[in-house]
Amino acid sequence: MGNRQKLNASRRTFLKYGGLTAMTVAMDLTLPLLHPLQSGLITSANAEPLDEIIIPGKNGLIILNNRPLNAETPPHLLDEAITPNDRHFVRNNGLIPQTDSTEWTLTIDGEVHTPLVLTLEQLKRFKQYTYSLQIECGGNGRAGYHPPAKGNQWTYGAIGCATYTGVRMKDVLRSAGLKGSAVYTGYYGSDLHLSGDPNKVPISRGTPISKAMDEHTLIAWEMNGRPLPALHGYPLRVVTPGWPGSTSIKWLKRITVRDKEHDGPKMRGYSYRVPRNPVPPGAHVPKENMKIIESMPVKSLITFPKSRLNWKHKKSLLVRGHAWAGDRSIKAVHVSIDFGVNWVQASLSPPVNAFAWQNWNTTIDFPMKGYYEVWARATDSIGEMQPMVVPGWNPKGYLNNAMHRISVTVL
Ligand SMILES: Nc1nc2c(c(=O)[nH]1)N[C@H]1C(S)=C(S)[C@@H](COP(=O)(O)O)O[C@H]1N2
Ligand SMILES: [Mo]
Repeated sequence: MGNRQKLNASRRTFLKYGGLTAMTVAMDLTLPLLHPLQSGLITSANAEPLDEIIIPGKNGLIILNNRPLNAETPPHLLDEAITPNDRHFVRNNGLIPQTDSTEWTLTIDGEVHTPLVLTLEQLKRFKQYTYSLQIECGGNGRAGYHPPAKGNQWTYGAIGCATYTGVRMKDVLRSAGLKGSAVYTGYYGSDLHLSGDPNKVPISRGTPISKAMDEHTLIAWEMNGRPLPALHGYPLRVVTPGWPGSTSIKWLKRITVRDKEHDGPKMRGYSYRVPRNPVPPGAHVPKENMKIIESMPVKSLITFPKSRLNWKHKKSLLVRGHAWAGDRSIKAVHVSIDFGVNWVQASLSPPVNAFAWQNWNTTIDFPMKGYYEVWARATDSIGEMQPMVVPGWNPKGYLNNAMHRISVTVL
């Protein structure tokens, strides 16, 4: 190791997957990992500040937690129309597993006439589809709530829209033959519980059958034309676009069709649930008053320019970003540079397919020198808009779709 590398190594901590060094993994994140019990992302020094940790295969993400690994993308790094693999946020509830695609099977059981155990090769014989699909963590924006909610303090970047290739969940469920009693799915991945106990499941969520049967709900093995990266579920994941990211189970091993609402870990209590009726900030909400989050609400980001821009007076500024609305589409995006007094309508592209985010842009001419905030506000297909302030407080801090804003100083 040269002197320079030594210096870098002492300043930065490379995350290790199992026993592999980060350098090896960085070359190909789809490499099979080592023993599952070691497969947490182990840093050589756990006390290392999170901002000095490097995630192999990621570029510029902000680490919120290292065990389990959770990292979000700063808005300006989400500028591309389709989110590249190295910019997609990462959300884990447990430890990233060792996965071996050659031995991989997917089991479909429960309320089906013919339970199936499919190899990857058999799965790939179903008709294949490629869609660009947005996945947003239900807790994106949690950092905005007061009193604060426990959990990863996501700000804006627990959202991505990548292109996935896979088969339709509905085709696979149909081939197993859904019984009349089928009402909900339960998805199981192969990640390990944080405790290391192999009998514990970190997360197992699902959706009503109707969402599973949507044409855009996929069982995917490719992300942006590459095998799914290890961090994103290699070799197989569910993509349930528009719903909380937690319903897009990674490292998918088993689909259990249920005759009632699924009751796997993180389905009950306060997980991915919000109060049925609005509550004041900080309220205690009895569990029975909580309901499962389904479609995510309308939201947008300003991805260019980066906030805190210094700009020259009399020069037009192009501003752009994305907007999305769970199961719905976006009807309009408006921009204000005077704290919401006046709004101009941005130009907006249609989605490349349903459940893809939509790109918008507009040109701003600042009337005079000074400090500005650029606010963006999306309106969805039924007319619902993003709120300016943080919306309804809830115990776990989900569904904050307040407008994004950036600052520009015109000199
Ligand atoms: N097996 C498994 N699947 C999982 C999770 C997990 O911890 N384990 N986290 C979920 C959550 S909460 C989110 S928001 C998405 C994030 O997907 P990403 O890491 O590919 O961005 O994965 C979901 N799928
Ligand atoms: Mo999530």
